Amino acid sequence: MALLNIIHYPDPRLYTVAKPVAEVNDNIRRLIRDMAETMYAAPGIGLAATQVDVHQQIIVMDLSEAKNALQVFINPLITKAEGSQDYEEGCLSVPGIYETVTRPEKITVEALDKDGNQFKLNADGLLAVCIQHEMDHLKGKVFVEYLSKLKQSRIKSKMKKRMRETM
Ligand code: QAP
Ligand code: CO
Repeated sequence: MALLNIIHYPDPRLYTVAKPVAEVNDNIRRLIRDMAETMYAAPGIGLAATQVDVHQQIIVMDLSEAKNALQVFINPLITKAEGSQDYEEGCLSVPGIYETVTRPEKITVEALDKDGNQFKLNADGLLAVCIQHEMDHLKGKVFVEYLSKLKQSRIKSKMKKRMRETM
């Protein structure tokens, strides 16, 4: 097992669009284990491969209190979305920043699990928010891009300043 390096906004590598996984093999499963370990260590509730500079469509997530319910989404696709909800989001790539984002409230997602089997899931609430947030990463999008240009530039400055101070 290994901890992976999480890249921080506004690193341009976060804008890379991930490619579908062609085959769910042992290399992919090793990456999933490392991503999960990295997410739990952070600690976080969701991590997309993009955030560890791997540009393949893989997401890990665990919304459980006990941190024993890992969910894996490979090549996820939203096939249905309805309603609208506001949620205060954070991101391991934008530490210390929490902002409200409006997204569809209920979604249906189809994906492959860690064994390469296809599944379909209806999600709402935090689960729906988290899936959409992580799927945005795979498309090269960070949640701060939903905010005003003014807020985005303030967050960028804050992150760059912090980067200078911790070097
Ligand atoms: C995405 O985010 C998410 O700022 C997952 O200092 C978050 O795991 C989706 C974290 C909220 C929906 C709602 C953030 C850890 C973790 C920080 C995370 C921080 C330390 C964020
Ligand atoms: Co994120």
